[in-house]
Amino acid sequence: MNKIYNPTPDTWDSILERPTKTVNDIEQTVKEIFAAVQKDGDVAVSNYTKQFDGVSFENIEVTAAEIDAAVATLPNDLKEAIALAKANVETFHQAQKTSRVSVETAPGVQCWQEKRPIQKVGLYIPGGTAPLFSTVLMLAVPAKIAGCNEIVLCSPPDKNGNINPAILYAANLCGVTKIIKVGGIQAIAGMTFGTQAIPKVYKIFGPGNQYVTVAKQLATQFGVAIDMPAGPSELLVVADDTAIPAFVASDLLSQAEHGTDSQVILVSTSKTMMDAVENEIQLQLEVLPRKAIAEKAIANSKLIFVENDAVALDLINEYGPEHFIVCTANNDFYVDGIQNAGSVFIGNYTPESAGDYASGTNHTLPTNGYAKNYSGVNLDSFMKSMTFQKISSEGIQNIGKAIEIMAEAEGLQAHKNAVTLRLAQIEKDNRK
Ligand code: HSO
Ligand code: ZN
Repeated sequence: MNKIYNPTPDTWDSILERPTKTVNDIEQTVKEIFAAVQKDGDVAVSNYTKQFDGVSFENIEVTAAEIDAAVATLPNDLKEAIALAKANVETFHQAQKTSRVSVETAPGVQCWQEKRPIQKVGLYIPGGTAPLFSTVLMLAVPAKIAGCNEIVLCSPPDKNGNINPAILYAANLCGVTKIIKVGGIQAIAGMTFGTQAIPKVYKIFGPGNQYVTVAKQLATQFGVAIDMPAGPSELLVVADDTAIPAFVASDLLSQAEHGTDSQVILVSTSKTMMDAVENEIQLQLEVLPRKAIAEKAIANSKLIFVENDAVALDLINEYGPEHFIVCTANNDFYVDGIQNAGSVFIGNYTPESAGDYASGTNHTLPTNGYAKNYSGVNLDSFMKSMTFQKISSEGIQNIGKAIEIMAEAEGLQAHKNAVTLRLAQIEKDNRK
């Protein structure tokens, strides 16, 4: 762990630097796979599944029988836990519904804004060492509430050609309309172009490794939207003497165990707290099953001592953490002043795990400093706003002159005519 004392603001950038990744070599592979899937559809998808996942099978769509089998293997307490988490995620995202905004901007000129669901969405759920079925809830629940009518989920098959049963269970429970056993670049390409088995979607959501991240970026060049640019998961905790070192350490480690590239930072106005957290981390790390992973992330972690809360807040806003835990005597100061963070966790009894699983907030959040300009996934991520207007003859008389003058000034005669003709008609009707 790197301990840093009172860094001057000119050094913050380098201290808070995220690991940069070179994507050039990946990009070529991604482009090739996209081209092959666009040209050969399912045949190409199957070839890549064989090559990368080491498995081949006829039907890549998960059947009802497979879902039933998965449901049967899950212990009841897990099903109950998922039900509780799902209910809270539903409650929080349901509450994000907004009603239409309607205003008469001038007499006879009615303008309104309404949201409509994105009709076809694709959810990517990675496989790997820790298959995160909780992410299924975070994506499928708001998609369903938004009213998306096609919700496609792609996840890589294991060596036996199966998707993790908890992923299948959650997907089925949340109303995913199609589950496809395809992972990696070929899954993103499949949802971008559509194949016989994989529906084409309008927006792709979900985490993934570097390949998936680059693939999602490439998908945008083919008119598909994505949730946000992805990067390794991050947590920044600000803690003073009112925090409990064991709790802080457990939070830092929960983020560290995600991956060796996870970013974990403690900012503190107390040197005693910093030392106590450091000790606790070592103790707790010893017995973690994912010690090897967490250890690497912790080795790159930073413990930063700063003079006071004001400096701490400036530094945190500069970093823009994905997750931000506040455990200080001045929590309100941080909560009011935080400008850049994906999700904020307040007080000793609010672990990041709560938001990862079950409190109701979404855990798909901006990393890599994107908290400065992106929101985490929320109900609006699955919708778009549309505007409507209805103008009466009175209305066009009220704003017509302004339109004519502006159109004339822009040199757009047809625009002007569209108003002039109508105003003339109204005048004619009035004379009758
Ligand atoms: N902390 C992760 C989400 C997650 N944690 C899923 C456990 N399961 C990224 O926000
Ligand atoms: Zn997590």
